[in-house]
Amino acid sequence: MRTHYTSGLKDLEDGAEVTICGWIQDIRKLGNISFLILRDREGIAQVTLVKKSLGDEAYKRISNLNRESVICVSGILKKDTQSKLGLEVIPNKIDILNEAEAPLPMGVIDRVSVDIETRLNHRFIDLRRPEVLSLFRIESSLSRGIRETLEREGFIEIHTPKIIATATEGGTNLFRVKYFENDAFLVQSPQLYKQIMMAAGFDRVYEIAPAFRAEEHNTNRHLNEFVSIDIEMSFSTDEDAMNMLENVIYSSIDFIRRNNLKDLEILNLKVDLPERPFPRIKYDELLDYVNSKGIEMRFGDDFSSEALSVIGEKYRGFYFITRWPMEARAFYVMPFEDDPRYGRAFDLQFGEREITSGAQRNHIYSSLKENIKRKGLNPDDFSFYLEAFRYGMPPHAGWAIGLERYTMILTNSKNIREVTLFPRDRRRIVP
Ligand code: AMO
Repeated sequence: MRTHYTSGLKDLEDGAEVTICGWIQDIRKLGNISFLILRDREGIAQVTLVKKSLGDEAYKRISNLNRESVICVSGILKKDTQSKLGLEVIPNKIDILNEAEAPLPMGVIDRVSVDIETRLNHRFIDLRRPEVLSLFRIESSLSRGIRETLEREGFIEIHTPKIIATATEGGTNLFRVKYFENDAFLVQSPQLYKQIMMAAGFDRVYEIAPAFRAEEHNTNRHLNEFVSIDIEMSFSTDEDAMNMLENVIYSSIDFIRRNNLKDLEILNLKVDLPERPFPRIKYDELLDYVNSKGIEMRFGDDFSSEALSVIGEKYRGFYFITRWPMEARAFYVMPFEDDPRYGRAFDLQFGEREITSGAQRNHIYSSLKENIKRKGLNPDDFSFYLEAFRYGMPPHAGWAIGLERYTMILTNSKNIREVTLFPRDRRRIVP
């Protein structure tokens, strides 16, 4: 239907014939002439309606259309104009494709601030706002940058089941679903399956897919459905996995710096390339630091949000927390040989925020099984997983990035819902 996006008009010659399509953002009527602002995904353009040339009937009909109605405008581009935008389209034909009702549930460009609940209730309108679209363009580029890096590094994309019979990371936070006569669960992570793929000899795999967690509390950084970017790599240690993560983070930031200039400008963001290697800080060191700041925390505890905010004041950029106590991590973590109280697990942080967890995995059947028991779980429930460790399992490591968390930190968003199209939280499953 269209010949150009509005953003493409500036590259054309004066007098070019064009057809642009989009939403009526605004109409300013001045008697026999009206200025219509048409918005499409790429920007806005002025369409100048002249009563004399359109005819009374058409002029009246078009200049009285409700805001956000959808039209296509065919006409002549004029570049030498007094229009603020530096160009205008003089129409000779306007197709009204869809009339919007009035009043709108919320405004698109109005300066009045709308609360997040209203925005999410009418998300499709909220998403028409350029600065909201820019967040999702950045999110799209981040996953593309990550995907391209992983492809370059020889990873094979896989798709593992999202309906499962056993809990992945222990019993909590599970969504139960009816599966014919039986109960099943939604996956919290592709963890067990991506590890099985190492026994399958795929060597390096990745998956970008939803993960489901029944988080009890509504917070600014938890969703009940999020996009998990998972990798698993064979013949690799925790150190190899951290290096790969650094590489992926660096190149995905480089990717948005090259491909999202306009979005960064719309959002008024400056995103710097991080320095590599990222600092690696041991759990014990941070435990001491947190205690020295008067926050009570014992060996084996996870860092509370209070503890992380104190740590985040000291370490503002990317850094790893390494050498975790085994009791703080899942059963599949490989313990250190020199001191098995600690495991080869890591988190990648950005200031106070966690964006990735990972580890070298325990690939030794007997000790893995012991660890499952030590966590109070029943190895029989994991027999499909454990079997993969009995007939030739290479050492392996991997991690998972939360896509929304990652987008959130790079775009400086205060609420994870900002970077989630249709968030699922404790209170919301619609729209
Ligand atoms: P973890 O449970 O830390 O690790 O999850 C990995 C990353 O996923 C993101 N994330 C979330 N994002 C939004 N809402 C949530 N409720 C939520 N929960 C987690 C975070 C987190 O860092 N199997 C391991 C990964 C591995 O070892 O490979 C795992 O799932 O960014």
